[in-house]
Amino acid sequence: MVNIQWYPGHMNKARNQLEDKMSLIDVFVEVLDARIPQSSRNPMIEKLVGDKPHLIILNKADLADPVMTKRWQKKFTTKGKYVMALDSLHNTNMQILVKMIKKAAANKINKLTQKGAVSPVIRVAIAGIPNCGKSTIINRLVGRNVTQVGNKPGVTKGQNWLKTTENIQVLDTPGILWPKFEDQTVGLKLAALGAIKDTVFSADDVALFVLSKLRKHYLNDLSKFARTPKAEIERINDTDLLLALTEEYGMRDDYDRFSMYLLQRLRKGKVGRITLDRI
Ligand SMILES: Nc1nc2c(ncn2[C@@H]2O[C@H](COP(=O)(O)OP(=O)(O)OP(=O)(O)O)[C@@H](O)[C@H]2O)c(=O)[nH]1
Ligand SMILES: [Mg+2]
Repeated sequence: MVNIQWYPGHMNKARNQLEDKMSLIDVFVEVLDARIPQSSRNPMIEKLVGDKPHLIILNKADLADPVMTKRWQKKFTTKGKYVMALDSLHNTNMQILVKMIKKAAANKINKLTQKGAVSPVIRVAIAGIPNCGKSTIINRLVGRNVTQVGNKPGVTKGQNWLKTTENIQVLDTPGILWPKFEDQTVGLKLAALGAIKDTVFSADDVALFVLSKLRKHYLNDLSKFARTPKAEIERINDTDLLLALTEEYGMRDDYDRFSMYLLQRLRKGKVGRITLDRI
């Protein structure tokens, strides 16, 4: 299996900057990609959060398999953790999230109120892997576009404090990965869903992995996308399927181009509501 890694210097810097800010943070919001709730969990974050209130958002829930999202939500809801699924692209009303943040910060708010604060301000860090929707969530919380978003990893370059109308200050942070993926499929899943820069891997390696996953768990969606009956797909191997699809989509033998096209369709949800981390 191919080995994909992406941990450039700026990510290490971003991680260190986040660590330096932790003493200021009241609630830590970890944004996951709902299609890979396990593989998008940065193992460095748990240590960073320590015993601070920890809110986990399964974002891009509109693109994920709803049955799987429910299961992951249940799994992550443990003592001291708040969990919610979110579609921050189409959902402009963030009242549920605001409520959740205030619930997680209840102790802090009480303390500040007892000290005489009339409208206590709480500080929230929003962190997660590249391209999972951190800045989109912040723009929704603030109510207008105060931070840049983009359909590629590495859009946010530095940390940024932003004010919302709800007495919540949010820290936007650059996407952070970690130095070594524990298992190679993690790198493939992150690459498939756009958390890793496209120039770091070969699209066909990732496309072959995606086809194997679709075949196993989403054969109906794959059959529709391939415009090919299920039985026929089941008869051929992944490499032959990739070549057949390249031709079917009019790209002759340019399977690299088709591989990238497949990934783009997958990321946009055009293949179906696909969750790659199974539970
Ligand atoms: N379908 C869907 N798309 C989303 C959602 N949230 C964000 N996006 C899209 O995902 C892409 C990345 O969003 P950003 O907010 O820039 O992501 P980020 O986590 O800040 O990314 P970096 O700053 O690069 O780490 C954009 O194209 C958004 O429109 C969501 O809930 N559903
Ligand atoms: Mg961003």
